[in-house]
Amino acid sequence: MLDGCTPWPETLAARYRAEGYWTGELLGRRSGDTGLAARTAVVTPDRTLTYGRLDLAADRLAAGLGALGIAPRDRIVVQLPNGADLAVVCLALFRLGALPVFALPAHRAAEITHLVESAEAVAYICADRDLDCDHRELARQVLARTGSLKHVLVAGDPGPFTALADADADPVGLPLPDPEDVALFLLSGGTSGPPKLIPRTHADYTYQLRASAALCGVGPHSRYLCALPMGHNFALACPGVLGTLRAGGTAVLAPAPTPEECFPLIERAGVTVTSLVPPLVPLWLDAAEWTDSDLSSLALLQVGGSRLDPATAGRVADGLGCALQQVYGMAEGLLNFTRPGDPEEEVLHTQGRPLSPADEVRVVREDGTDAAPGEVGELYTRGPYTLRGYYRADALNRLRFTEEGHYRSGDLVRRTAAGNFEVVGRTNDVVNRGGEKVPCQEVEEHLLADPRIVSAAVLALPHPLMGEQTCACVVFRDAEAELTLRQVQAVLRERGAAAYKLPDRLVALPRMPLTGVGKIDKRALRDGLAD
Ligand code: OOB
Repeated sequence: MLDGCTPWPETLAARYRAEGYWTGELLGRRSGDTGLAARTAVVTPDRTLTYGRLDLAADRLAAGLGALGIAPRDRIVVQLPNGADLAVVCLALFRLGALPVFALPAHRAAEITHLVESAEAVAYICADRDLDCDHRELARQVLARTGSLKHVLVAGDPGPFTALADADADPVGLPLPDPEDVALFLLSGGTSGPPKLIPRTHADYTYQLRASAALCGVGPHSRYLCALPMGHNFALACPGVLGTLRAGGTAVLAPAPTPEECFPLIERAGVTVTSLVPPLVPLWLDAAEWTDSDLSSLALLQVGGSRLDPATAGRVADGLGCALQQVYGMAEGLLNFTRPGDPEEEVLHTQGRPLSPADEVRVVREDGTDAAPGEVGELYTRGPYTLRGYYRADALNRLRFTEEGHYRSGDLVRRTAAGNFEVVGRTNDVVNRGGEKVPCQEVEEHLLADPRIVSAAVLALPHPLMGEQTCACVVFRDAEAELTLRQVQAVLRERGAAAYKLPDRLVALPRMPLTGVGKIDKRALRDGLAD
């Protein structure tokens, strides 16, 4: 395995091979199905690519990048908006054996510098401009601060750099990567601290694709809408774009997750399945009441990334005319899904159960012993697609992994009688109010139960006497719905919350700051409040 990565112990690796979890399959390979070439692989608002065209474009780019000197195992930071270029780059890097590090479109110079440094990346592949950002200017700043970059490849107008379109050469035979070696790097999703690099191998990731496509019924006739950033594990591989392409289906790539962009694409491409983070679901539900677009092809909506409130979950079936699936996953590996056919109660209230029979999940008390059924504890996990260590992070790895190789997720969960997990919070997402622990998520759930509140985030503010105070940041439905701190406290009191859980401070916001993938960004909120 690539230096700086932690391999699975041979006994487990042998078991994963013997039991068929790990095969020799490589990411980004052609299926060998000759009928596939004429079928539609990728749809974007302005382009359609058949499998034949996608394949050829990926082979030509792989050869072009190789001719530039990019070699197997080189790390390449990739930051492109959802679109055909990103799909082609992804397959080309897999075929070349170069290792994409998937940045999010929202990342800026600080994050890209951090990624280039921690990966010692030799190339940065970006758009000319995207959202409010000129990436050529961003690349200039990153080049000035880092030492490893040899190439900046720009989709569109390259400015002083190389055009991605010029990395083009006649396809050449390329050596095959080792299936048990790293194929790509994902970023850890925690909203505190800079992201860590997560190595994922061909064997572990192809297993994840196969198993999640099977669980979700994704096959040749599926059309998956990628609304979230494609470089995020959820949209990439649960089963996402890669799982859909592997199954011979069509990946429909939306430039933004808004109903305005996505609804017309759903109608035009006959989208059958998509995935969203919870803050987008009410937006989609409201827009669906008025839309002219025909959404009737949509059969499954996956929701994950943060906690979905049960009231919103309950609106999905009627509001969008499709089934809901909750997905509780992590870039580090473990995926949990509610299953088609699960009782409604479990689908609305739980975040599902592990994808694989080989996932070894423990729910652990603070003293390290196993929690009883129904008791809250921290989720630990190991298995055939869960990392054994972050890239080049020995000190952190000693904290985040047990001696037996379980990843300590930091998530507080409870297992229901049916075997599904409910995510109830984070081990560190607690306000310590003079010794009284206020679980942020619990207070958020109380707030969200009030129809006047559309979004809520609870966090700790420093306080001279108490150590910490509870601050509720709230987006009200409209000006008429605005409440005072006293009224908000009354809402919690009426719901039977303990007095110490009532917020001490209230901040009304026009909208929530969101992370690159659309989760509430508590760090940005905290920084904003500190100012
Ligand atoms: C997904 O991955 P990441 O790596 O961005 O974030 C992982 C963390 C989890 O440890 C958990 O704290 C939280 O996000 N999370 C959820 C959740 N899904 C993820 N918390 C509550 N309910 C859920 N359904 O976010 C991710 C990766 C693959 C599929 C889906 C989500």
